[in-house]
Amino acid sequence: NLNGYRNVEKKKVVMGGMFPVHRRIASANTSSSSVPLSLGCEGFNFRTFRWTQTMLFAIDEINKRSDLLPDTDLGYVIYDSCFTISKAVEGTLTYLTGQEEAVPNYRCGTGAPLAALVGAGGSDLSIATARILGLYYFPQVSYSSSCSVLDSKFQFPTFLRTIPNDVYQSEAMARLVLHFGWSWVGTIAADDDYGKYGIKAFKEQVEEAGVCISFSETLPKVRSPEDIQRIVETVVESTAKIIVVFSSDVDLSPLIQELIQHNVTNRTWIASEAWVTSALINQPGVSSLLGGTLGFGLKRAEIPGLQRYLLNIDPYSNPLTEEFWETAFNCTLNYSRALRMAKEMTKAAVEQGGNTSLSRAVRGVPEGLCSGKESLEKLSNTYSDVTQLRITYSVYKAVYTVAHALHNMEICEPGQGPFNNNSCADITKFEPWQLMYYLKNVWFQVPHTKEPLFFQDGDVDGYYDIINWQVKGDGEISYVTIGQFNSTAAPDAMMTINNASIVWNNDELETPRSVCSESCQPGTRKGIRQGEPVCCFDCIPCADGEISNATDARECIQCTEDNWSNAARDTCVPKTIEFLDFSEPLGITLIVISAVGALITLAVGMVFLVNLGTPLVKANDPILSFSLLFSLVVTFLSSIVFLGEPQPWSCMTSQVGLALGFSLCLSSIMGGLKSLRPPPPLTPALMSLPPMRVLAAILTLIQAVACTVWLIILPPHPVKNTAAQNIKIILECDEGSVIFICCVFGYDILLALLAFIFSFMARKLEDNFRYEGKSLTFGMLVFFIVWSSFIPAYLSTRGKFMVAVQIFAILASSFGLLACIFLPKCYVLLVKPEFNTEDRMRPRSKPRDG
Ligand code: TCR
Repeated sequence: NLNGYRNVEKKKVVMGGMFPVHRRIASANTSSSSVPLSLGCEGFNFRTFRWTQTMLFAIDEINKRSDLLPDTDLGYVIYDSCFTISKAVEGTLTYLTGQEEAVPNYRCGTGAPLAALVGAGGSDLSIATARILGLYYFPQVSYSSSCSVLDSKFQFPTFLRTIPNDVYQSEAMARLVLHFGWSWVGTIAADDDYGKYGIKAFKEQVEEAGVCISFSETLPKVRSPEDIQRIVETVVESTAKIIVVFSSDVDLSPLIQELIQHNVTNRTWIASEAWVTSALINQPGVSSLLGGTLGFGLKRAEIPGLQRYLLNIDPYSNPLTEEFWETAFNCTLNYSRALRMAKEMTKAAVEQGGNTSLSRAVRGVPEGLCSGKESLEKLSNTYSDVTQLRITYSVYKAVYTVAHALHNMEICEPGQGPFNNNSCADITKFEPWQLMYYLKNVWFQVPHTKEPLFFQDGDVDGYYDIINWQVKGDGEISYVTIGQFNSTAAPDAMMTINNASIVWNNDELETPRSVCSESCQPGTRKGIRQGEPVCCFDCIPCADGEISNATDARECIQCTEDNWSNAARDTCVPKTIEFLDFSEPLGITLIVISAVGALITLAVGMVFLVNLGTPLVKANDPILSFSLLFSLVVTFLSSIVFLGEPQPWSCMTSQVGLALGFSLCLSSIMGGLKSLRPPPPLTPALMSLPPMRVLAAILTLIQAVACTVWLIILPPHPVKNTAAQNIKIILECDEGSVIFICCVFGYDILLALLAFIFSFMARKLEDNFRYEGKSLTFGMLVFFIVWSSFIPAYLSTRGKFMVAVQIFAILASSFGLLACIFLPKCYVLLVKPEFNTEDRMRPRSKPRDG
């Protein structure tokens, strides 16, 4: 009944439009005993109604223009898809068959050919409608169906859109997450194609770059408080501070309401295009939850005249405008309906026993009746808010696209057309595929913005504004564009972000961090946690001798043999080289002691030399005494060779010198024992040995031969010992052959044992000088005590102190022998020379009687 044409003589074409003006269909009547009716819709959406009106505005603009479609008038037919697939399918079928439309769909201009269908809203709806329209090759131009599956020309041959494909948005989101170095994000997706495919592409891209997904939740399509509750719990419990939401505002808003109830803060939300500027989400009180949100918005435009058109809406023009008016002003336009409502209210009031003040309303103008003259301007409503014309602009472009395609068809010169035999299509009765041809090849500049529009495989270029939700002083949120994403730019120039102008959640200026585990510093390595994503790990310190010098190292590196890890475990440092040096205090002390020992021995030798003719010296074989003294000098001096950095010669001389010194020393003692007078009666074995000098010489010679063989075959040599202590390299002498050293020193021990046994047996004997036997026994005892205590001490020390212990043992045993054997003699020689007479020397048969 509404005339959409200005000039009746003009040709007519009808354009279809489908918008999700309502949010859902009314709950179904489950009884199957009556004829099922097409369900009504509920939840009027002002935003999508603005889109609807924009289509009408654009058609109006085109019809007024003389340069575009000059001879044709556009009519329209609008369907409400109610955000529901079944409604969208119903609308499409009605549109194609031209059957009587169900309220509230309305049509303008019957009988004219149908041009393209603009819309269907969400991707899931468009997928459904595009399948049906595709069957008839009927073109569809969508303004908000961005899902990537719709780019398949095989499945959807006649689908075109003025909104960028979501692959760009997913890529932009992934780049955004990587740009800020977030490696631990949660995702929430709507339970439709838009959410599922969008978040899938996002996840694939970020996971490839090493980002981990903390949680992935799906928003329910139909109201489900339990599901919402579960998602809230996940969000609250997760340590991810970044939450990416791919959903339309309608599906997201219940979750946002619930999160506000739970006082969730300190999260940064990444918004997909469908809710980034939605007034349904951006409601009072969301600032603590959603302040700092980053999101992607379509290209924004100013459309002059649109706001006036929107405000000038005639409430009575069709069922949708009526409902809009009634919802916006919360009143009714219908007199009888208002009357009925007022009556009911009065009745209720009377029943409750109240007074009848309401009954007045029944008599006059019923309360709740709108005049139709209410002021839309005063009502600040999303419907008339033209500050964020993004999808609206997309609708505008879609309408113009169809108009330009029709225009190109209209101006086709007969004989130069694109079809068979260069024919043209007749705009009064064309086939859908003919319009499809013109749509595919359309190229025009969008009015007011001058943006060029053309399709590449039915898609347009990916361009998004990056929008930041900044909380103003009064708690209101403003959308600030802080960057752009442009899919046509070079890969590294696609995204431009002005980091400095971002205000994060809680008015922070610092970029939030979102990692599951902080990265591992040098000196530690990543230790995986069983069953958790790779971004969650423990940092395990490297073991001794191992290092890691990079952050987030997977393995520690073993240092080479000569190196060791430092305390921080981040570099290998050379091991400290250790040996007992001459110059250090301990070394100096040892040198002094052994030098003193050698000097004393020499002094004793001098005393003996001076008193060579005296009975005391003569009592023993003086040669043996001197060889004993010489052997002691040798042992004292060989101890010095143990000091300093081991050299091949020092290793050889120290060991061999010691072994030879001892064997000479012990052989001399053995020889000396033989001179005891009277000879020990119980030792015929001893007496049967060769003369004492010869004996001593033979015993020493055996050792000398053994040592020579040792030196020739497997000589002791210096080695670096890296195994004994981790942080040090110990320079020491290796014996060369264990067997040899055992033999050589075993021989010394054997000599020592024999010397001890014989001296022990002789200790009670009268001798030339009374104490000879006792002092020898005592000297040997000292020798044994020193060397047997040496073994545990030697085994329990490490490094250079082993050498010190060794030297101490040598010095102590030498000093012991020196003191026990020569001190009493020297005492007599120096202090009591009067005792040094032949008389005194004579053995006394019964000492105790004397
Ligand atoms: N594409 C979505 C639906 C959608 C939408 C919106 C819905 C987009 N933008 C804004 C409401 C408001 C983008 C889809 O399903 O493809």
